[in-house]
Amino acid sequence: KILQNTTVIFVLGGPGAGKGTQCENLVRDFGFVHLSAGDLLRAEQERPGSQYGELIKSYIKEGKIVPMEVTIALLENAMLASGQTRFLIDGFPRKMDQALKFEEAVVPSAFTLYFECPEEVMLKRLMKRGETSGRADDNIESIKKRFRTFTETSYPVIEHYNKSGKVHTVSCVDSPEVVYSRVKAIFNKLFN
Ligand code: UP5
Ligand code: MG
Repeated sequence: KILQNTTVIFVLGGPGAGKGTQCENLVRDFGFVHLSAGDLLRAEQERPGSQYGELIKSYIKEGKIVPMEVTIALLENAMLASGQTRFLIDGFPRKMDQALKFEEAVVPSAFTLYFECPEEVMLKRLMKRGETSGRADDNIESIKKRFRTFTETSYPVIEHYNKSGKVHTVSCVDSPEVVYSRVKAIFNKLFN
């Protein structure tokens, strides 16, 4: 059940790099649908009657990657339900087998937008956000685990696409506005 005439851009980067923040800008200016895999998992965790609630909760707290069957089903359902054709898939795929499975079963990605950010910058952002976010993984223990999972398991996905020249890398150290000016330059070229 491959989706026809669909553009998918993977938006990847470490925890707290600014994926969600920049996706909102792209939705406003380029009319993409933004699907954060993490947001979809958190919503599923809260959904009464979900058989995955406890599993998702424990995986997120431990910074581990939820089995891809769950995440791909949530993404696919959200894509279909939107009735739209242009998607920013934020925070997915986080593991090589997820990338291959999604591209085979749903739709191949057009390219990957990679937000590059040093850990100390991401740490500062996440600790700050943790003061108010209520996210179960915005604490130092979980953040360290998330960093480790990103480096060991998720970064190889970016390297994989980089080998075939399918990655646009954007540095994320500056203000959200400056980062977005870089992102916008890329999208202006590709989407008029
Ligand atoms: N901020 C943003 N940009 C800034 C800037 N340029 N300057 C200063 N501050 C900036 O930003 C993070 C914070 O920094 C915010 O307070 C923001 O205002 C500020 P945000 O845009 O939220 O960054 P983002 O990269 O989206 O960070 P997020 O925490 O969402 O990234 P994660 O990848 O860690 O979280 P996600 O929700 O994607 O996943 C959470 C967990 O879900 C995973 O650890 C995993 O357990 C599970 N998961 C899966 O198992 N499978 C999946 O496919 C996806 C998730
Ligand atoms: Mg996010």
